[in-house]
Amino acid sequence: MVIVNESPRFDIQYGAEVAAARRDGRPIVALESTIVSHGLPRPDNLRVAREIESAVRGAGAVPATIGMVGGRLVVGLDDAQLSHLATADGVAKLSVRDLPVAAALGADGATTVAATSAVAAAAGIGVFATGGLGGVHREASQTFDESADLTTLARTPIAVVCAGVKSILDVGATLERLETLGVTVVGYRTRRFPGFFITDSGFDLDWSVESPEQIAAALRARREQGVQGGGLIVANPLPVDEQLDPALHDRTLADGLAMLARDGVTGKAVTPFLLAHFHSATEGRSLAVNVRIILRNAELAGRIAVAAAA
Ligand code: PSU
Ligand code: MN
Repeated sequence: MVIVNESPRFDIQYGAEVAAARRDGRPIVALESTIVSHGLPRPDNLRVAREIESAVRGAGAVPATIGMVGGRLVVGLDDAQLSHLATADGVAKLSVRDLPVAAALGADGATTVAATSAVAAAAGIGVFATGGLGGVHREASQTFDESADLTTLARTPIAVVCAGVKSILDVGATLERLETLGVTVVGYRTRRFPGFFITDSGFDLDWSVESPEQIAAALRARREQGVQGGGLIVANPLPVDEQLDPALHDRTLADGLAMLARDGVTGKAVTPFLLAHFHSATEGRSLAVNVRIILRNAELAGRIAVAAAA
């Protein structure tokens, strides 16, 4: 699927497989690297990063994991680059605003949903799989902490498959902001917004789509309608029998939020801090759930990319 996108323009190095797929018009799925470098604990992160790519391949598409190596944006990190970003110390967490400085300084960095979306769209990639989106943090009315994922999706033509946002965020406020920003949100076979570790966040959605083909049709309609910008969020919930035990979830969240306040953690450190807390406090159970979420999203994104390329 070719997306006409005049700006932004990035200086991109393509991995060999992605370069070939672009030439041949084969379906490609973008993948982010922040979940690998900052969202998942070592040493599982590298293994999971490879499994995510395999899940995309299994669906018939080519994975393009995006990150920055030595100041150069790479779309389709090779195995050595992926392993470097998964294991090296000092890998920056890069949102869109960080990209120019990181490029100028020759940094190594992992791209968030925001940065990955922007770079993928510039590369003509129309489908992106991740675990969960960033959003509006609790107490954002005092801290103003709202992820740039939201504002970037407002101006970036890409479909993002995710399991909603984590309950570490203010889910209702996040959905309201997505509405204001004009970001399309559909449930995949559900009218309830998923809560990442848990199947149902408790919030309703206006739209449910039943198949990758329907999502591809919505992407085509969006292009034909010609509305500028326009991210499309595909919210793909875990089946109920695979979710984190809701009682364990609520306890862990309450403790994590208290630790956040106690340790004075703020800004871009908040999301990685809470994720690490979940993974240690649940003795790996949240990690297993997190991995299932990402693999399922990668598979669905692959099927959407295949349908969109047909
Ligand atoms: N949600 C997750 N796991 C993650 C992230 C979000 O379940 O690893 C990452 C994504 O890369 C997302 C970023 O773009 O955190 C949001 O960070 P912030 O809240 O600082 O914008
Ligand atoms: Mn933030």
